[in-house]
Amino acid sequence: MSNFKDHVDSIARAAIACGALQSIPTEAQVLEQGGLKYLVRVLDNLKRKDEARARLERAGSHNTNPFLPYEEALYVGDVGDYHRCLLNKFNVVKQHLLIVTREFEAQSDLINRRDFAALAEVMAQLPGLAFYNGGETAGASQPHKHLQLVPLPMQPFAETPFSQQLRSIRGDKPQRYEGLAFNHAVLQLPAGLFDDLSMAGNRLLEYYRVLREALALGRDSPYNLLLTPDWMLMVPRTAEMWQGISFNALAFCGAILVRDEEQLTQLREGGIMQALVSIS
Ligand code: B4P
Repeated sequence: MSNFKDHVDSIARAAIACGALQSIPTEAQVLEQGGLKYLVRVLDNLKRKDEARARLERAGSHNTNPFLPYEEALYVGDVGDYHRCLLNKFNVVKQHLLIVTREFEAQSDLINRRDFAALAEVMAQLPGLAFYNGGETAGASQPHKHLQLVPLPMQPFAETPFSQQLRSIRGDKPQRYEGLAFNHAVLQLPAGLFDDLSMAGNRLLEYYRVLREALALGRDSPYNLLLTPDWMLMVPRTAEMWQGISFNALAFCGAILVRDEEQLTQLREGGIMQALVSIS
């Protein structure tokens, strides 16, 4: 793949044309609360996704794992010997990629060196924000292991809504950024980590373990992981929802997705940070 981004775009165009890629339209707005800015997207049409899912299930197979078998039209390419890169079928942002294991592995399993090596390979070609919903309580809806990657920047932000805070972290020891009140540990990734792909998987795994230790996460504790080429952030989860609103990993970089105006009002009134504190 000489130009990975062009390759992804051309697969996406073909997948839209044949109806395999079903983007979900949203209205995005910046909400400022307590000195922090959030990117809040309100879904226009989640019903369409629910209907598409129901159709797939009705179509008969008892197999409801969307990644095995995967939809041919969403296939971007193999990554190393153990993973595939797929387009996210129900994407909110363009070029939302999934890195899934070729054989079934559980989303509740720990992320391993092979997973991180595959992620590094894709991130080296399409730098962005990678995330992992570790368990149902952390927002995962699919039990087959999948890392996700969305491109940056999340406009109108220069990177992500909280990147100004997260990028100010110095050093590769787990820290807490005081301005972000939810439970977390974050560290700075060393420059050039993605330049040496033979080592990147090992090094990312080390940092992942260090963060897990810092938060004293048990083997089955739910958590969210987020990383860019500059930082890695981990958030333990105590609940999937706050007042009926689900949050996945992206919420912890300030990118919030709600289903309707009513949920938006709930967040305006209750406070987004209060919600994030209560689920972490
Ligand atoms: P999960 O880890 O299981 O869960 P998720 O990202 O929270 O997505 P979920 O499915 O719960 O979607 P939600 O309504 O919250 O990821 C599974 C992934 O597989 C999803 O990305 C899903 O779309 C994808 N998928 C399902 N069937 C597929 C198939 N046949 N082939 C390929 N991929 C398939 O949110 C709706 C969408 O918005 C999701 O794509 C989600 O990732 C995205 N999203 C959530 N918060 C966002 C935010 N703040 N900004 C932008 N996008 C956001």
